[in-house]
Amino acid sequence: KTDLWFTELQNEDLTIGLRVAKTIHSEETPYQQLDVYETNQYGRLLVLDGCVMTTDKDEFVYHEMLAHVPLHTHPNPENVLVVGGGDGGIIREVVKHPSVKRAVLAEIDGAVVEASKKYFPHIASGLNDPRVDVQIVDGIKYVEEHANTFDVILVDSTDPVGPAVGLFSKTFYESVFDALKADGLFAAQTESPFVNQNLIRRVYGDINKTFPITELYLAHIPTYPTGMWSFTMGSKTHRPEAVKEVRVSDTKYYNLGVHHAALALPNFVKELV
Ligand code: AG3
Repeated sequence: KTDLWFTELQNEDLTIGLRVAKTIHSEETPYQQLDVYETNQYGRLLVLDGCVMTTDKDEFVYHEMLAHVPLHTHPNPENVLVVGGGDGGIIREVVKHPSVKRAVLAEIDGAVVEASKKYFPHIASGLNDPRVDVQIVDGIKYVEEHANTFDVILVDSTDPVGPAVGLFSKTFYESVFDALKADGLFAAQTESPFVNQNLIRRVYGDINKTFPITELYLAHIPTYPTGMWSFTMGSKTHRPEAVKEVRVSDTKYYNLGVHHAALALPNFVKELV
């Protein structure tokens, strides 16, 4: 075993550490530092600016939960947009839905897409689906330029620092609202209720001012700060509580029970919304 450890400084008082078996790749892209490591505990690890993006062994939780809770909430999602998510994990889940006719990935950093294709082929696999359109563009601009276009928008961003700050703003949620059709809905990853209470409160409030229906839901992601992760959905008409059946079969985390359980909030999280 090596004496090499990857450590994410999750905040100034908190870290996660994973022993590194091997450094696979390191580069400075025009937007961020990108590293790929082989770890003993979680398999391959993708890191952007020092933060865990995904690992082989727990990626399914995040990708399935950010994709399937909103996609099942919409009765017939045909046009889907993923903002960020250059590794392709969300797109892989989106194309499992037979109703989907077109899925656009709007990722600002082409280097993330390339690294994922090379080092995480099982995560990037959906990017080759003929319904998928990969655009290396600024997601904020893309959303602003596409009014009334999408049934579902999924925001798979990094933390609200650096390139992703704009994806956590009220102006962005307003343009997401406009980019959605009359019964559209969206969901975004919104960090940990144990360390990001102020962010969750603020984001929930901003989405709630923009959309008639706002819902927070949770999942367990061991390699993200604290392991307890939140997602926030904004919807024009459809409610996630109304979902009665699952339309995809090959999932490792998501099922009908998990869908509804994810919407049940512990009291300390309820206080944030
Ligand atoms: N999106 C990043 C979620 C935030 C993780 N934050 C952290 N480790 N501090 C993940 C991209 C996966 N497709």
